[in-house]
Amino acid sequence: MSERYESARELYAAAGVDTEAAIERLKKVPVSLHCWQGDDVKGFDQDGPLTGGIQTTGNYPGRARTPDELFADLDEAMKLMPGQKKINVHASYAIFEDGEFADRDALEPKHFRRWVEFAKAHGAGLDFNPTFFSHARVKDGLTLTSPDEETRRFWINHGKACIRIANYFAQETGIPCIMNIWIGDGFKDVPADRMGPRVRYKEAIDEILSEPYDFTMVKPCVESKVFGIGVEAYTAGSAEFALSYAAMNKEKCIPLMDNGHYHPTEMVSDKIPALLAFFPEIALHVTRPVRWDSDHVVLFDDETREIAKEVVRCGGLDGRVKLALDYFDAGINRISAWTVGFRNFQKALLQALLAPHEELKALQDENRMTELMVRQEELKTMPFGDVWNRYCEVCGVPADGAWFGEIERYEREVLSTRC
Ligand code: RNT
Ligand code: ZN
Repeated sequence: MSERYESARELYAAAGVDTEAAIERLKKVPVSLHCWQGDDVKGFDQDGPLTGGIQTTGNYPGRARTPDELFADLDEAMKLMPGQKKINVHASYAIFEDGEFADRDALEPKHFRRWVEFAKAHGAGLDFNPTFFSHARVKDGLTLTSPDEETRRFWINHGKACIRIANYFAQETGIPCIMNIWIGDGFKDVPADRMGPRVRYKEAIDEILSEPYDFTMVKPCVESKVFGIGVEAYTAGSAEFALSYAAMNKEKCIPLMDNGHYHPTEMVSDKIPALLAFFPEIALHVTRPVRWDSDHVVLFDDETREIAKEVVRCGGLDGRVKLALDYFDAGINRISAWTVGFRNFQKALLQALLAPHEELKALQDENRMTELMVRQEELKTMPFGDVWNRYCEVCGVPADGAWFGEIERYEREVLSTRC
């Protein structure tokens, strides 16, 4: 234990905060690491462009091109991240062996066997996502909302196949699997029918969720969105749609908020307690929108910290809030992107745990708002970095300032050979 940590611990104790308890608490909180930062959301089951209104920008060398490369890169990044992980897998990351292939509507658990092995080797749970984009069967930009019965049927069958795979993940790992439904369906320009696609979407989710699963182990979510690239005028799965669906189907699914999916002055941090007043469980995609849903690497910035604070003080760490990251930057070293974003969210959670929340709430309830402002502001300059470095030490990962050399070595020895 360093002298600096000893001193920080005393200072926090004087402010009513137990740093040891915070460290022990955070170690056990699972955060889901998205596999798709490693290869620019390409996946292994198709070779076309990224569609669905999302975009990766940049062409930094070294993208993972095969399952082996992606697993090696994930391994490398995970060595540098403190805390409990889950691995978040998209259906497009199915791994076909011995020349076999299955289309999205026919995916089976066996196509994800290696993901289960990887997760088990890391003592991690698995989350899952049907992939309703980057595929020839997306018709006119539509999947579950398509007016074409056959197209809709294909994607409903994909969703059902994904429930079976989520079941398999939960059974194999013994850890609940979050299965997130997100579609990019929408229109570039003013539609004539805004309700038809939404009714079809609703009925399609109903059908997908008619596939049997144990809701304590498989947690389907519906993720909303405000707009996508090329789909600026109308998105079927809007905020009101997704929230209403989840509210009306509480016994079988939960809402998911991605903080890139709202108007720029709307804050997901403020929405967390609003939803938790009604939903036993909610899910988050933590990202960084820069002027649009750009999915930049998560920073240790104000809104990330505010999100973490709400999760902590609303009791979200006890399983009520399912935490996942969702960003993809192709313009910088991807292993570093994974690592920085994951570490930053861990930092935000740790800092949120290092506050005397009960005392601060009491100040609010007693209307001592002047004092509350002073206390909250002074917390910001507490010696947080020393507690963070201690947390890294306890988790057996490098402290700040001690891991970038490893990224450079891996880039030199591994990534640079991929051209
Ligand atoms: C898209 C959604 C969605 C995707 C991933 C790849 O805007 O945020 O969650 O980013 O499924
Ligand atoms: Zn998302």
